[in-house]
Amino acid sequence: MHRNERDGEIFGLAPDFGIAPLITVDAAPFAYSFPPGKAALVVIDMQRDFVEPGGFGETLGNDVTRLQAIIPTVARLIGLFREQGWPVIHTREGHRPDLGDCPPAKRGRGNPTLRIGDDGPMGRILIHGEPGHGIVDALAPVDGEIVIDKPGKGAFYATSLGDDLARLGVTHLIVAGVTTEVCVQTTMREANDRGFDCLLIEDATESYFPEFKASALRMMTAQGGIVGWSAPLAALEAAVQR
Ligand code: C5J
Repeated sequence: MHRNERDGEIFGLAPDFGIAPLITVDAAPFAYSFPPGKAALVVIDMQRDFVEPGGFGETLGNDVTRLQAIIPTVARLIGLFREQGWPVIHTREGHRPDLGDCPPAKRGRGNPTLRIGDDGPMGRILIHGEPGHGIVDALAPVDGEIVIDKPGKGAFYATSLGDDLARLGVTHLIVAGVTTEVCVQTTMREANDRGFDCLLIEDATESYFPEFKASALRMMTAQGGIVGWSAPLAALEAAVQR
């Protein structure tokens, strides 16, 4: 970082955009700053299988309507990144049709009405290319956006995400999606261990269990942001507009 001699503002190095002023968001547990040329949005698993009736989430016994409620906020967040020309990355949890990348322990877990790979109302549950595996229409990726297919809960495990972020020169991740305490938290912990500073957008993430969302947010931001930061979308929008 460099201190601007003229007005004392802190500047971050952003190779793609020259030297850009840091953007500082009012966040928990304290202000989150990022160099705009080095931040990417990661939208976790906004797929029909988690968000719509008849998919993986519902077959596990969950009420999916809670997750549907965040779609407009996630759309606004994606819109903000697109307007700014900053990278948007989408993830999808799923498996190959032969289930070769699905550990038997994952398929056998619990007592769902349909297991991964079974035929459901939106095609085979959590299988690449099936209607249920797709991202909901309102949040569909556009040309040029990276889509990461992940077999696990974390977006770094067995994917190209780390290499993609290194190629883009990204150091800061803004995170959204579902579910807060499973794939979102796992991805943020993986990112944290890899040296990324992560900001979770509180109203652009959701859980089937409100108490788990609240706990996950507290866990991640406790101890001085042991995993990362959190803030509402309005705080990010205000910071970008300043
Ligand atoms: C789950 C996810 N809940 N995307 N996946 O199994 O959080």
